[in-house]
Amino acid sequence: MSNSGSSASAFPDSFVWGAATASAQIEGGWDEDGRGPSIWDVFCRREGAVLNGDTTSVACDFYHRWKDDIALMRDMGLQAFRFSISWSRIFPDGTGKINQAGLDFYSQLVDELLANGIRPYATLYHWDLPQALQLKGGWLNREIADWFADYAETVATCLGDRVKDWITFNEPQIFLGFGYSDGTHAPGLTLPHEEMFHTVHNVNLAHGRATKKIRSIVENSQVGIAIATKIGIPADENNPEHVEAARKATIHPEWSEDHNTYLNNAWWPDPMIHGRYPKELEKNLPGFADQFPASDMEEICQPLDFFGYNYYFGVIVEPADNEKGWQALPDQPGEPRTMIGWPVHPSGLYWASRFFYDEYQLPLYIFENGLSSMDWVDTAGEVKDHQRIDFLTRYLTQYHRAHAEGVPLAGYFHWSLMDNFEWAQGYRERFGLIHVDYKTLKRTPKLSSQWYSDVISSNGELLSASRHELK
Ligand code: GBH
Repeated sequence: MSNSGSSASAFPDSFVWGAATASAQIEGGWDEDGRGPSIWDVFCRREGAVLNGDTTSVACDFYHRWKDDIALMRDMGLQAFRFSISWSRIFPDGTGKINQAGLDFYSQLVDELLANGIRPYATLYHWDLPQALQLKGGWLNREIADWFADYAETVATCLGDRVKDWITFNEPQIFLGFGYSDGTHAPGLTLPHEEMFHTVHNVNLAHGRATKKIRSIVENSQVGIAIATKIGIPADENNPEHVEAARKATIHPEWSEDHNTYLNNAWWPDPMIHGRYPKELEKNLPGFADQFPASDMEEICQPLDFFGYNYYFGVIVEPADNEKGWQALPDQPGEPRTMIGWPVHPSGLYWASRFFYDEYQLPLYIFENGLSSMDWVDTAGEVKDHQRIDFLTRYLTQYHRAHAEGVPLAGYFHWSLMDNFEWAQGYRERFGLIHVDYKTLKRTPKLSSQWYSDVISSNGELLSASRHELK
């Protein structure tokens, strides 16, 4: 198989194939070598907060097993590894004194990745806020924009000679919507919209200030975000009105009384990229944005190199005669669902790529995509996860469709490299290409990791060899 992008069925030559993880979900070593606690370390000790009372204390023990795990990545032929940095490993108190052992951990990790030919993609914030900062108000406190910028500066200064690809935030929709509004994620707050929009704004400001620092410190940096997504998928894709309804559902904020307000895709990228809040903010909280200095928006809106998004499933929509112009179709009886209960919607990857590129005009990365499936080690000692292979074949085929139509795609990261701590779901869900036995911490690469390795080495051409008509 050739590795050339010139073939119609391959991805672009420069396309990057990787897998993603996050510090709190894999590292463990929660109180080792000077690390301070994060809001998730605290939250998972609260009764009833996390399924089974599972904790972040050991997780996959990546903190000790990273060398062996990098060897598995190399065997899989991974070109890139997306990991996140634990803020409280670097600053146990969130600000002030640096914990050198924390920086050393990530520095060695990066060296080992590069020695194995794997490009590091660093996420600065994947939800594990230092608990010390939560005690000062966390994302409600405007000072957090500076705390975050200082943290970004410290990490970029240490790793920036080797790490070029930076993601400021992973899914503000979720860590604010679920953490500060709905209360099912750490720190478990249920704030009203008037307070919530301070957290929205503070994340945006923190992003802007951190981006400016990274760009000034790291030579040839590539900086962007990874947003969560609520994607509208046209019920009838041959009908242009359905397509426009789906576009509206994807791009325009919907206002509701609860945390669903924060699932919208626009609250963060609109200010970051367009330099303005969606008009729904003024409509629903009149005068809210006027309380901030006008210079905030200039700080928030920094040049970005890519638009990254995570996609698992979407909402099937059709046009409707209501204010927003669309409505969601009800679930279909017996439709395919993954272990966590999410439906299977491959074409959302195509539509999301088109809608986001039309709107933001930046090269796209999928920073997360995958499924939790019913995986266990069988009597032969193998994990035969055929459903993961089928799921990914369908999703990647739709992603390729966007490339074939000229949408610039920069890369794809599978969620996740290995089974890990699935937040409030504890260890029940298995999203990995590699199986983890949490008793022994033994790793078993699943069948899908061999398959993914072939996808990577053929730059995606393997996908078109599938015998089924995929939709
Ligand atoms: C991600 O969250 C996290 O970044 C990651 O840490 C986590 O382990 C992984 O996914 C798996 O859960 O179409 O309106 O119904 C994903 C959270 C789930 C948010 C799907 C958006 C669909 C919204 N996302 N959800 S909607």
